[in-house]
Amino acid sequence: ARLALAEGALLLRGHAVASQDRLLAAIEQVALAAPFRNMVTPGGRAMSVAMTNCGCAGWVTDRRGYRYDPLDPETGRPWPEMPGCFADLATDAARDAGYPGFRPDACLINRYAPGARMGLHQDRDERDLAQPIVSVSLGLPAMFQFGGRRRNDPVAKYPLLHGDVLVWGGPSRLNHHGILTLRDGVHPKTGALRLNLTFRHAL
Ligand code: MD3
Ligand code: FE
Repeated sequence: ARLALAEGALLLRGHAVASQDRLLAAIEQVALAAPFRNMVTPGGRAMSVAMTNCGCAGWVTDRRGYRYDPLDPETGRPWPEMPGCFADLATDAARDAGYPGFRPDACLINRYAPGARMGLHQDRDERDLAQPIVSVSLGLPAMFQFGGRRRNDPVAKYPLLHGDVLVWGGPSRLNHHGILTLRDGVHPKTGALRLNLTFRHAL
């Protein structure tokens, strides 16, 4: 099933279920080389969401700010290569949503334990904002907040479920969004976790 959340924003319910086992195994492999960590915001607070990356560049934050870095600051090594099943899924979903030829060079992996949240924000650290973003939800359900271009625009809420894929482009690319505090629960594939893959063309 597909649902248009806004102009340019498409929710593909369950689109990643078919590749769940490959995706979860690939996340484990990435995390062996680049462990999940709670990064610090420029304001000095540790994020409740644990993160790692794969691909040519990774999204990082520290006291100096937000940026894309070709090296993992924790290990000094390049981020792990983007697994083939990641790139295929992102390219596929983007094509379905009307963005043919999307080739992500960065994948941020967000790991939520119960109690973790991501406040309302915009994604604007990428060089070319005409490129869409593809996001994949796995594991525990989360409540997604989706606002407008301005911080004070009204916010809608949608549950994001295991296997859901979202594609954001065009007019919705700069919309505010966030994830409400994850509730307790257990998922057969991930245990007490939600995992989110966010694919971007960053460089
Ligand atoms: C709407 N992650 O990593 S994915 C992020 O589920 C992020 O972990 C959330 O926001 C998560 O930056 C939400 C959904 C999402 C991703 C990118 C967007 C929604 C978006 C970009 C523009 C508008
Ligand atoms: Fe975001």
